Amino acid sequence: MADPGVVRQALREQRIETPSWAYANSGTRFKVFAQAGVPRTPQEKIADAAVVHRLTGVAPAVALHIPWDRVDDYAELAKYAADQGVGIGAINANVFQDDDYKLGSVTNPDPQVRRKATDHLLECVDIMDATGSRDLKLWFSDGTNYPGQDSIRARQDRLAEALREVYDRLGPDQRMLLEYKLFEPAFYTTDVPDWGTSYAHCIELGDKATVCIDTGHHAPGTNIEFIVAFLLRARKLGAFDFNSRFYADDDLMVGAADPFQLFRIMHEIVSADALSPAAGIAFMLDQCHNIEAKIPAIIRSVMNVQEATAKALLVDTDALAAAQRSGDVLGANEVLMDAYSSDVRPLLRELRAEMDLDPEPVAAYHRSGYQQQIESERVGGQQAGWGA
Ligand code: PSV
Ligand code: MN
Repeated sequence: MADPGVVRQALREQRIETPSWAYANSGTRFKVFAQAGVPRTPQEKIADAAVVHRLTGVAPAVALHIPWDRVDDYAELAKYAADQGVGIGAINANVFQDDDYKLGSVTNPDPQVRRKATDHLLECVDIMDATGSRDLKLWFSDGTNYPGQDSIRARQDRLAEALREVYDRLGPDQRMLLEYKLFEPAFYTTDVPDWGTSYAHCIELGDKATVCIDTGHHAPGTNIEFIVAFLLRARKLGAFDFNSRFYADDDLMVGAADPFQLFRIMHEIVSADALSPAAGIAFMLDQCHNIEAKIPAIIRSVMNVQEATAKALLVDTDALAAAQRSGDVLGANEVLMDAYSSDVRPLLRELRAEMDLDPEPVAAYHRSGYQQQIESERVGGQQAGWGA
């Protein structure tokens, strides 16, 4: 049996980072539905993230996206966050929304565009210096739509060159997280389409470069926990962008589409002893709440990760190892399914009470009056949105 004290301690120490853009308006290419009370500034996004942390106790960092969260004084922004009780998480670069990037950013055939994109990545490292952020998260929309459009190989060379320049600029405690995505917006080739490509570039770069797994960025049916296990073994897993999907990059709440997959992922994390912050893996959300209320959805997402983690921590590792050693296929599977089938909600309620939190964070949010407050206060100005 898993030691209950160890399980509680691990859950208490768990850290989940929330993304500034999930608090803003978002939508599909068909429609963005605005919601009342949505933040208009990076500060208001941070204030919302701080509420999520106050109610869950495990979400003490908020990731920024530049230029969506551009401010004049980043040190001031970090101080504002600290005053609210949260820190600045990953700095996400954005080299996918300028007209110049139609044919790519760091892999663009035009050296001037490549320079502009690389300069933006370097600017993000400056922002890390100013905010105390540890992680630079890179996702490139770069790719091609038609066979023959550009040289696949040359684009890899250009990518490697830009990554090298940015990697060499990182401070001793800073890291680069290289995210991959199968397709979209490019539909024929994508320059970092899969974990293998990201892994190969990270190996070439060095210890400070690791892979970021966005759970929505795979072909249907991909065994994500295998990728997790492989990268953990290779010490090249740096972060997750958690979300869930039914079809492609749906960016729905993590654990909503496939809670069993999330459990299997967390089982690999727990069995590699990679859950605690000391292991250096950033557990981030990367979601868009297009039709549901945003702050409760983010709280719900944090709770979904906690529930999957608690189940993974309940796996009877001795019984599992014994069953695996003796070739007891059904027995081993049963040990895992026993843990998955446990109702961990009472345990998490108790844990929250021990942490002086309300056992039911979503209900506590609804009772808090915060939603009414932001809806009445945040009038006028321009609501923040995915892409603004
Ligand atoms: C791309 O689809 C992505 O997953 C990257 O992490 C971006 O930075 C993020 O979404 C923007 O929403
Ligand atoms: Mn992502």
